[in-house]
Parts: sequence; C-alpha cells; structure tokens
Amino acid sequence: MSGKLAILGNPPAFEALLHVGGPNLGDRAALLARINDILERRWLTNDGPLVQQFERRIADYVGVKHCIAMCNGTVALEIAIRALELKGEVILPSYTFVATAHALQWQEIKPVFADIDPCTHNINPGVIERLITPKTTGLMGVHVWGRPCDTEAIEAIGRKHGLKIMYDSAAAFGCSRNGKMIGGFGACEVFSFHATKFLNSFEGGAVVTNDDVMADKLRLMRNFGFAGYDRVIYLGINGKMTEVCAAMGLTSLEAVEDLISINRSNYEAYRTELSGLAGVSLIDYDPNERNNYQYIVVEMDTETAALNRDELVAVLHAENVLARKYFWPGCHKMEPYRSLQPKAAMLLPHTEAVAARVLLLPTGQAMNASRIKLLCQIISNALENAPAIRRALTA
Ligand code: T4K
Repeated sequence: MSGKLAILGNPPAFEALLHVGGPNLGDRAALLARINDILERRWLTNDGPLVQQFERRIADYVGVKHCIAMCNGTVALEIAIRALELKGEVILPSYTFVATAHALQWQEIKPVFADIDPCTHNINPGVIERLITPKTTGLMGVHVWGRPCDTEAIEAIGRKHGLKIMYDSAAAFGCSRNGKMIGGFGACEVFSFHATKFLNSFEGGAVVTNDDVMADKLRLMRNFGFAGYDRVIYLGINGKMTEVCAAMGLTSLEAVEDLISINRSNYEAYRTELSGLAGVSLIDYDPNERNNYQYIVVEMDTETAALNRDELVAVLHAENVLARKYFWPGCHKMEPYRSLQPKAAMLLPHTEAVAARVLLLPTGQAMNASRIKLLCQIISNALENAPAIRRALTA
C-alpha cells in the first residue's frame, strides 16, 4: 500500500473527515422529546427543570453534594476561581488547554506554570513548592486526558502552605482516583460538557463541590447575584446553562456507559494495531480505576520513530484524519503568556518535550475496529516509507 498514501499524491483513505472530538450522540428520539417538552413549557433557561435534573444526576454519578451547571467549562472555571477568592498567583501546568490559564488571566491572576511529569503528563508536585511566593493563593491541578493528577501530594502542599486547591477536570468526567470519582477532590472541580467531550451538552460545564457555602455562592454568581426578584446580594455574571443544553446533557448521560464502552473498545483496537510499531506508543489508563477512555494519545519517540510527530500529523491530515497536537505548544508559548512570561520555558523542559511528541487520534462513535485498522495501517506504511514522505513534505 506504500504507493497509496495520500501524502504521496493518492486519494485519501477516508472520504469524510475524521475528527478528534467528533460529538457523540445519545438517543435522538429522547432528545427531541425533551426539546419538545421545553417548547411546551416555554421555560428556556434560568434554572429550569431540566437543568435541575441534570445537576442532580451529575452530582449523584460523581458522588458529590452539589453540581452547579454552567454555560461552558471556561465560565465554570472563572466563576469557581472567583468563588474561591483566588488572587495574585495560582500555580497550574502549562500542558493543558489554554482555557485553564485564560480563566485566571482574565481575572488578572497570574498563572504560574509548573512542569509536568513526562510519564503521566500531569503537573509534577515535586516542582510546585519552589514556585510558591507570598502572592500565591492557590493550586490548580488538571487531570490531563482524564488521568487523575496526584491529588494527595497537591493537597498536602496546599495544607502546608495554606493554599486553596481546585481542579480543572474538563476531561475527567467518569474517571476515578483510588476508587473515588473525580469531582470530589479539592475545594471544587470543574467539568466541561463541550461538544467535543465524550459527554456533551452542546456547550456546557459544571462546578461540583461538597461545600454547602461555596455551592450557594456559585449559584448566586452564575445568575448576576440574584437571590430572588429584584434582590441582588452579590457580584455575579451570566453563567447559566440553558434548558436545551441540559436536555442534551441528560440524553448524553443516559448513554454514558455505552459511550465509555465504545471508547474502551476503540482504545483496545488501537493498542492491538499499534503494537510493534517502532517508536510509537499509546498512553496507558490504569485498569484498576474508572476511565472514560476519551482520548487516544500517541507518543512518538524522537530517537526511534522513523517520522516525527509533525510529519505523521501531515500524513494523517492528507488521509482526512484530523489528528491533533494537543496541547502544543503549551500555554506558556501562547499569548499573552509568551509576552508576559518570556522566561517561563526555562522551567518547563518536560512540558516542551511532551508537547512535541504527542498526537491524538479520533475515537468515539465515529470509529470502529475496521476504521482503526485502516488508520493504523496508514501509520505503519508511513513509517516504512519515511524517506519518500520527507521528500514529499520538503518538495
Ligand atoms: N480545560 C480543559 C483541560 C479543556 O480541555 C477545555 C476544553 C476547557 C478547560 C474549557 O472547556 P469549554 O469552555 O470548552 O467547555 C476543543 C474544544 O473546543 C474544547 O472544549 C476542548 N477543551 C479542547 C481540548 O478541544 P479546539 O480549539 O481544538 O476545537 P475545534 O473547533 O478545533 O474542534 C475540535 C475538533 O472537533 C475539530 O476537528 C472539529 C470537531 N468538531 C467540533 C465541534 C465543535 C466536530 O466534529 N463537531 C463539533 O460540533 O478545542
């Protein structure tokens, strides 16, 4: 099949584009029935009945007292940061989606970037303490790829230095650490239910917490600070989830176990097909924990792989497989951080190395064993034909 690679001038193997993050859909009839009910009720937003149901079901699924649904994960992060009264500086990884850092900077809080552990891709607790200054008020862990960060170590540092702890758990819905569901760690955790997440509400997010006082505060802040008609008792913003988003969220939640099992069998098919390819490895998920298997994360070993990550991404794009380079180049290399913190890279060698070798492949309902086999054959052929591909890429 070597001559058949699209990068070498042949038609693409896949006719339609394959996305990383193509949305998963639950039962269409159930969704449409819910939307019809919304229209009948004429209650479209502002803490409607479906939002309340969605919140209860998310809280029960995760095993926390409170879920406060929001219009998206980024606003949920921003409101959680305010509710926690974070100020000054907050320590977080640079290896994350840029929304994590923006949610701080948007509120004029300096994101201080900590390096990651190159094996887990999560913040390395061992480097956190040397980044603490008198201005530090909090630590924000991120469960990258849904693999939980070292919550015990992070929380021990928080206790020692009197810092508040929250987590960006955008990708970790349905995952556990030491048997406890993600959602119950720190002062609060934030989920994203964006269209590209395995559980989606079109757009959406939530803050989950076991703290009653914080939950009340979050509810007020999400709705302009209103505590009743004409009674504003707090500074707030509009962070509300709409009924139609809750309808989608509830429908997705009903399909959650099916979605996890599709992701898991896709993951296993990729593992089989990629095994034996020199320099190509798939990240592991701990089989003793609950995982959502939302991401197919491949690392290209710069020493042993015949192609580098960017070359392989170019090969796949030519085949209509829109592989992604998340979270390249790292938040610290994006504006405004690049200009505000030009020396940050010096402390982030593992972030830079991991960001240069990772690529993500499509999964979810759009994939199945035969598509995965074909996609992995493309990778295998590409590696075998590396010199021709390099010539094509530089021509
Ligand atoms: N923290 C973390 C760690 C996050 O990963 C995220 C979001 C957040 C915070 C913020 O949460 P939200 O405010 O978004 O709720 C995408 C998503 O937009 C973003 O939600 C997600 N992380 C991030 C990892 O991925 P982009 O810039 O890559 O999106 P885009 O438009 O390139 O779409 C990704 C792929 O999905 C494309 O190939 C197209 C495809 N797609 C997308 C949409 C929206 C579809 O096939 N259908 C669709 O409806 O950020």
